Amino acid sequence: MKKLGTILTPIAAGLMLAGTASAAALQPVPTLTEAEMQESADIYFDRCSGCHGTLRGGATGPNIAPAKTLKKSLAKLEKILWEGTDGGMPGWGRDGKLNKAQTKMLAKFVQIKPPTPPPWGMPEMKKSWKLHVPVADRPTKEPNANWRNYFGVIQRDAGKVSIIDGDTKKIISTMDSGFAVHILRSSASGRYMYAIGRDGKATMMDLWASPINIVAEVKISMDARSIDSSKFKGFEDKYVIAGGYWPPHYVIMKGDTLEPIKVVSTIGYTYDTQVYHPEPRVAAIVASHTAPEFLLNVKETGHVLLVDYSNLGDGSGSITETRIDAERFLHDGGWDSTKRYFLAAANARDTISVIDTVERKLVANIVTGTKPHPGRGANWIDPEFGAVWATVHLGEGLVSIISTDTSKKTAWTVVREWELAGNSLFVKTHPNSTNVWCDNTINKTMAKTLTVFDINKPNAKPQEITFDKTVVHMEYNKAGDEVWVSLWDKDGAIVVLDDKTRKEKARITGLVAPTGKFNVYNTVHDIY
Ligand code: DHE
Repeated sequence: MKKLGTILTPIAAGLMLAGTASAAALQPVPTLTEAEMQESADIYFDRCSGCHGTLRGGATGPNIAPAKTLKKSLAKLEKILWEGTDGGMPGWGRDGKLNKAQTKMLAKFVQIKPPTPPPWGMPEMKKSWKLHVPVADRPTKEPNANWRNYFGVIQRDAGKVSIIDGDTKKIISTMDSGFAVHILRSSASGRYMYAIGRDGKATMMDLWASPINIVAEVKISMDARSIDSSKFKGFEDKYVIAGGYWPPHYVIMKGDTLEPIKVVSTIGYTYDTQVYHPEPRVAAIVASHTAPEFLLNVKETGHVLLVDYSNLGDGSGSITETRIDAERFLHDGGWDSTKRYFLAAANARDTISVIDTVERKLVANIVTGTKPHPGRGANWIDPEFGAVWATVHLGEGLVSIISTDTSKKTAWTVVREWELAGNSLFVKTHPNSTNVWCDNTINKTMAKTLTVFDINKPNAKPQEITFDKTVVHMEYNKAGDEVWVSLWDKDGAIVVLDDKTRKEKARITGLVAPTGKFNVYNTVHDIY
């Protein structure tokens, strides 16, 4: 695995060691040996860049460029790195992820000018592209099993993805997918499952193959979090898109081979202050069911891009981009139940931005709570307000419920708020369920507890279910009568809960740090 930190140019490394002249008036710029710089850059990439940015301009986490960090003593920075903050930063030392020496080194590193990694363009991507199984050599018949109820499960720290049969609960295949896979998405037919890793590697799994295997892979960037596949009629399984954190760009690939055919930069200006930003990262991507386009959250500039692929052809055609001013810093998001409206979290402004894909405009910016983080959110019918969508928050224990029923005056306002035990990452329900499940993963004391609300008793006290390990991310089976949750630990497991009784009905063990899991049918149809 080649990490971001290992590809520093000599010029960048020289700059890093020298520090910055403008910072000299603050704390003195510390020094690190070349080996320490390399190790620090690797740790920074693994632990910090996702929230603070490669160039440290801030997004989910604050700006930690030298102009800011040199105002703090090394002792203060070490304390933050060791203990974390109430704002949601993990205590890397306290949690056993960094030792004392690494903490000291990293405190110095963040006071030194950040390295600028080199670009990663089409020639590099093409070179990294591997077609393991050509289309002609793949099965032409679907398997007998109920493969639409398969789950893709990420084993993050093992660099693996497992496919688990949702009916039998048996692990049917485990594949090496690369460093810290972040999410999985399904092709429109459901046959292919795509993974994207923090190292920018996209992989493609064929669920019809026996054994299920990786049929293609390509490194689209050095650092990435999002991937999706074209879903509009006539374009099913035709294109895959992945978004880069570094370089800040998106890449469109052929859906059956992952051959990269188009790369487009997102570098530009913030939507409001119109200030140049060198690192506008691509966060969530969703595929429209009603138009030939992808929707992309461009985090730092606050734009939602509607990327129309209908004239792209084999890559020799072009894409058309509609750029909608939304809010900053855009992170995750999902569809409302009609799949006309895209709701995106702008976590620096405590806002959910709503994009209308028919009128192609921003409909509302709704202030919810501290750092909304919906995952893709959850849709249900509230007994009083009709169709609603909900988000949880990184910065406080709060579920904000937004009306999506455009026939009502309350549309695009927060119609209910539920108090949660802790800061949360994900919320989930299913059209066949009357439960809404929330984790409390990033709360220091409640991380092992799930909170379950009853849709039909919205004012009733929720049930709390506590496990023996940190619990993260929920996903329903195809029928909507089971909820799968991850016990996020080196010796981790998937716990399958009966949605009606809320009791454990199966446990799939032997999984290393399972995080996200994605049911084929629900992912194809964006059911959440
Ligand atoms: Fe995620 C979704 C980015 C930390 C597990 N995460 C997303 C998405 C983005 C993102 C942009 C939306 C993708 C989409 O829908 O197209 N996540 C980031 C980060 O930048 C951040 C804050 C820090 C980092 O360095 O990665 C981060 N995420 C985490 C975690 O610590 C989690 C819990 C475990 C992990 O993998 O490191 C985690 N993120 C997930 C999961 C989803 C996700 C499981 C998909 C949720 C879904 O149901 O769609």
